[in-house]
Amino acid sequence: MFIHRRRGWEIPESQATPEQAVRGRRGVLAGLAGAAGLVAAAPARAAWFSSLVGGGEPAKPVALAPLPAPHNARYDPKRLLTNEGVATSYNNYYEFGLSKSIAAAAQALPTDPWTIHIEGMVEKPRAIGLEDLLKQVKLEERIYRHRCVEAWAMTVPWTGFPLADLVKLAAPLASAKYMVFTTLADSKTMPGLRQSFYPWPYTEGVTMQEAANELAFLSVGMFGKTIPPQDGAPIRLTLPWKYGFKSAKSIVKVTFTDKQPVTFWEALQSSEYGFWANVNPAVPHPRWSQAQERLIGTDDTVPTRIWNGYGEYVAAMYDNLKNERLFA
Ligand SMILES: Nc1nc2c(c(=O)[nH]1)N[C@H]1C(S)=C(S)[C@@H](COP(=O)(O)O)O[C@H]1N2
Ligand SMILES: [Mo]
Repeated sequence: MFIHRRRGWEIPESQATPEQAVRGRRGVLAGLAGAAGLVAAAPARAAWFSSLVGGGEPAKPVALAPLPAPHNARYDPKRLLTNEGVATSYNNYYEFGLSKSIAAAAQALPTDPWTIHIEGMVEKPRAIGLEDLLKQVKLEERIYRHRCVEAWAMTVPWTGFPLADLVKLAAPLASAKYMVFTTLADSKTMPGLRQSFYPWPYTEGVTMQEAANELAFLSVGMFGKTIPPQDGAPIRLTLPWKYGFKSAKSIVKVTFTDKQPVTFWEALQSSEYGFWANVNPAVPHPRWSQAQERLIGTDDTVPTRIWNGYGEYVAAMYDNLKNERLFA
C-alpha cells in the first residue's frame, strides 16, 4: 500500500515513534483513502498529500503572553519536564495536517475574539467570551503527564482551571449524563478540513462524573505563557489519565446530553479508538503494544502505567463499568 512507502515528511516521525504506531494512524487513513478511491495517479496523490500535511505560507509566529498562576504541587508528576521546544513543536493537530510538524501552519489559528457556546441540557443555553470566562475562574498551574495513543509521552506544566468550574457555570440539568466538546473547524486556516472523509469538526466527550473529577482540567497556558496555537489555543482539555486524543484542542462549544456521543476518532475507526480511552499498558492497541512509552525530547522509553499513573484519583469512577471497553 502506498502509504507504507517512506516519504520525506515521514522520516522525523518514523524516528520518533514506533514504526507500527506511525503506520497505525496513517494505516486508518490508507484504508479509508483506498475505499474512497483516493489512491489516484501520482500527481493527484502528491497534491493530496501536500494538502494533508500543510505547506504554503507559514503565518507570522504568534506572540505568547506571560500567564503567571500559583503552582499546585498536589500533582507532582515524578518525571522530568519535557523540553519546551520539543513539547511545542511535536504535535497532533489534524486540522493543520497529519505530520507532527504543524506548528508553523497553526500560527494562522484565529483565536481573538474567542467564544464558547454552552448548549444542550442546561438551564439556559448561552455563549461566553473567553475573557469573561477567565474572570470567573481561578487559574493555577499543574504538571501532568500526557500519554498519546501512539506510545509517546510528555510532561508539561499547564495553566488553567478545573473542568468542574465550567460545569458549574454552565448549570447543566440533572438529566445530563455527558459533556461533549466541539473544537474549531475553520476552513480558511485549517488545510486538514479538506479531507472530507474525516468526521470534522473534531469532537470529544466525557461523562458528567469524569467532568467533575479533580484531574479534569481546561488549559489556557503552558510553560507559564498562553498556550501556543499548535497545542490548542486558546483553550483545550487536559485529561491526563486518558489517551491524548481525548484532550480536545481549541474548544468552541460544550454540549450537555443524555446520550453517549460518538467522538471523532471513534467515528473514524471505532475498533481502534473508543469513547473511554483510558491508558492501560496491558491492553494493546489492535496494531501495537501499549506496554511502553517514549519520552519525547529524550532517549528514554519507560513502562506505561495503568490510568497513566493517576489511578488513585480516577480508578473508582470505573468500578461499575467493568463491561465497557474502558481501555481503547
Ligand atoms: N482539535 C484537535 N484536538 C486534538 C487533536 C487534534 O488533532 N485536533 N489531537 C489530539 C491528540 S491525538 C493528542 S496526543 C493531543 C496532542 O497535544 P499536543 O500537540 O499539545 O501534544 O491533542 C489532542 N487534541
Ligand atoms: Mo494522541
